[in-house]
Amino acid sequence: MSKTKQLRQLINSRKLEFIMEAHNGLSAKIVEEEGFKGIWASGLSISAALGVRDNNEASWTQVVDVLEFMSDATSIPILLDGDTGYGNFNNARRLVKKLEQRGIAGVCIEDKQFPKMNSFINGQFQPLAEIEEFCGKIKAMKDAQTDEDFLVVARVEAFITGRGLDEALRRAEAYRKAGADAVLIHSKRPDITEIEAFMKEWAGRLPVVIVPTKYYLTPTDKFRELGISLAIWANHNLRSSIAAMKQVSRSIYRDESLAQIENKVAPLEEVFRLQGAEELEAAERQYLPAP
Ligand code: SPV
Ligand code: MG
Repeated sequence: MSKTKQLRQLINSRKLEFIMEAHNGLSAKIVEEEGFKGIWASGLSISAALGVRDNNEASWTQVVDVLEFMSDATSIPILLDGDTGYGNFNNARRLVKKLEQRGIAGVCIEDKQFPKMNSFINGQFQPLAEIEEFCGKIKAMKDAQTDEDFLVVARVEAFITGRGLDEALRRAEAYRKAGADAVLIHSKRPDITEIEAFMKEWAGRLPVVIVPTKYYLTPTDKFRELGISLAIWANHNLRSSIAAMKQVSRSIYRDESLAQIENKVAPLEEVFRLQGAEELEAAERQYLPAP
């Protein structure tokens, strides 16, 4: 089944599904091997892994280049965190074309302004996009896709910027009418109250996606109870790698030796396996002249 069809099935399935963050080919492969059915190509994580801020400092073509490695390394669908679409409707529709060419199954765009800023940094001061302008962007993206299953998710930042339920609902409904396939409702509260209020009024008009980074103590069954379609574990491979790399670098620097860490890191054989070294050996036997 095509990756776009897989992602569409995930979002339309009647049960709660999960996708996991990855930020390069290696982490994408690990997400697939551990059992996830889809990948969140996080803007925060990709930019952090590149050593820059989550403020569109990496150009969109640099992001697309990372995505190509992620897509090549995996057979499950990737949903790109496409920020604001990297410009106006025209930039966003060109993005859709390029994503389709690289085998990306869908993109999520948020109703803020370019250059965006991460929602968890002074979210209340971030300017939102005009509703009409954002709807035009959604329409242009839907018109640009050539694969009917390619997914456009509209992310509502009303709660992040301190606006209330009415504004969140007004925006989500406008984005639905503009042709979005799903809405992502974001919240930075440590509890699920905003999401719960939204879900009750929204009443299943379109599938709903959430990012429970800040309300991580909410039991997952609560998401099911509210009828949420897709939960994104948005940055935990990046954060776990930061913790692991700091620990190992610190230890090696301090000890001037590898003796203490050899058993704490992945064996080299595991690196080769993840890279698919065996396949190359078999191909060499097939295609190179016998020694
Ligand atoms: C990301 O992963 O980059 C996201 C989710 O956009 S959040 O960081 O929660 O805004
Ligand atoms: Mg992001």
